[in-house]
Amino acid sequence: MQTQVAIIGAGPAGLLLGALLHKAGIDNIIIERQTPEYVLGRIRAGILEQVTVDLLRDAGVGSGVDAAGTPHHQIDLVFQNKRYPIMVSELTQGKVVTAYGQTEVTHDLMTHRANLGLTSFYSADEVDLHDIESKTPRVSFSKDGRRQEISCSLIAGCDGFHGVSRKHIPSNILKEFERVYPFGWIGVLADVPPVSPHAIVYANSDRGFALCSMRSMTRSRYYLQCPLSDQVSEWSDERFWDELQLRLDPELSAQLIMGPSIEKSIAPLRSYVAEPMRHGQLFLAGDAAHIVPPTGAKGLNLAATDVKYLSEAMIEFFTAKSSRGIDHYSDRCLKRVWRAERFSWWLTSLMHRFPETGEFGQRIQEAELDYLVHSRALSTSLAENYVGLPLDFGHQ
Ligand code: FAS
Ligand code: PHB
Repeated sequence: MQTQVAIIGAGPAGLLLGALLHKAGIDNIIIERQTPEYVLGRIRAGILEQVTVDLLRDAGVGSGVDAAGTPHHQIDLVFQNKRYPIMVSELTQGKVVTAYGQTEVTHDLMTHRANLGLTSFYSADEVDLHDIESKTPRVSFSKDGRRQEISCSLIAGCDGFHGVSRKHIPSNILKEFERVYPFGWIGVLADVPPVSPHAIVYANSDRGFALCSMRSMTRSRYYLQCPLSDQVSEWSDERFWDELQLRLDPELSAQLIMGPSIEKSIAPLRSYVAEPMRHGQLFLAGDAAHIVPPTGAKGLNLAATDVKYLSEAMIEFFTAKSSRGIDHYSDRCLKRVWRAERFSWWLTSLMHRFPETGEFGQRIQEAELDYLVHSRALSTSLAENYVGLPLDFGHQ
């Protein structure tokens, strides 16, 4: 088989890249390890920056988010049992974030690709990359017990943190930066009305962090900080709802509508960056290159901006016969990646209980939150990072 771009991974990064390349007339094949059902079964992100919504529209996949996405103009911060609004859109000259689940984004992209009849191999085993430093790299994989091979010009490694692509960057070239946090998040999805339909709520309590989000006006998404050693089986629905109420302010706690969980999972939190994001004809995008703690709602959005830069660079490579874009891809992405890493680390450090810093650490967090909610300058800093810094930030 022959194609222009082989894309490893059919998560949001791989599917969005495939859609943008196809729109520009660039042939691409996606190779995915799991089944479509498995990919759709992973409940993850829920907040889209405007640049991500615009990219979905640009790729011809905007109708879902336009019809069912919920714009958010505000986030609320809870600490010392009180809730404070951060008027995000006022502080950023009208910018908003949109609540629309990654599951729905992935489903929209999958449906779009299938309707176009583009080639995707799901349930692909033993995926491997070859000759990535040559002008004719290849991807091999097994499908239904038969070994197959794709010759291409460029390879996009969109295969997430545990994928195969990053491992093909030589260890003497790859630099990795990592911080693993001493706790995880237990997340619950439930078909109940969101407790706060007009604001995402972030709570710092001495019992730990809590987050109130949504997928629609009838489906809610909640998270609690929990010990890394916890198992989902230790968290009954009743225990989860009781603990969430203890971490919110009294008014919101009283408003909480509870119900049976339809999904419940625990995720570890880490900050991670791999540099460079390109080696030879291999280009990493999304979680294959970087991970952020979900506190800042940046993971999916960073993947989207990587794909924006990568699709532009690949289109320039094939249509203008210029390698300028692909040569600058890694540096261009990493500047934005590190800004999002910093913000996600900062908000995680501010909102979570760190046992090792004790009561003093809790008081310092509360003092910083007290300063933040009364300082237009620091509230604006939070708001402009939360909606996503402008793509040309720092070049003005
Ligand atoms: P993905 O991991 O989504 O997709 C990679 C794809 O590659 C997968 O389908 C995988 O099966 C496939 N793959 C892996 N190895 C392969 C191989 N060898 N061959 C072929 N295919 C292979 N972000 C937020 O903004 N908010 C959140 O609340 C949030 N929660 C998260 C919870 C969890 C448990 C995780 C893991 C991540 C969470 N994220 C969150 C981040 C998440 O949304 C990612 O940023 C997003 O999935 C990135 O998309 P991709 O880069 O496409 O990677
Ligand atoms: C979500 O809705 O899943 C979500 C919202 C905000 C975050 C993280 C996750 O910071």
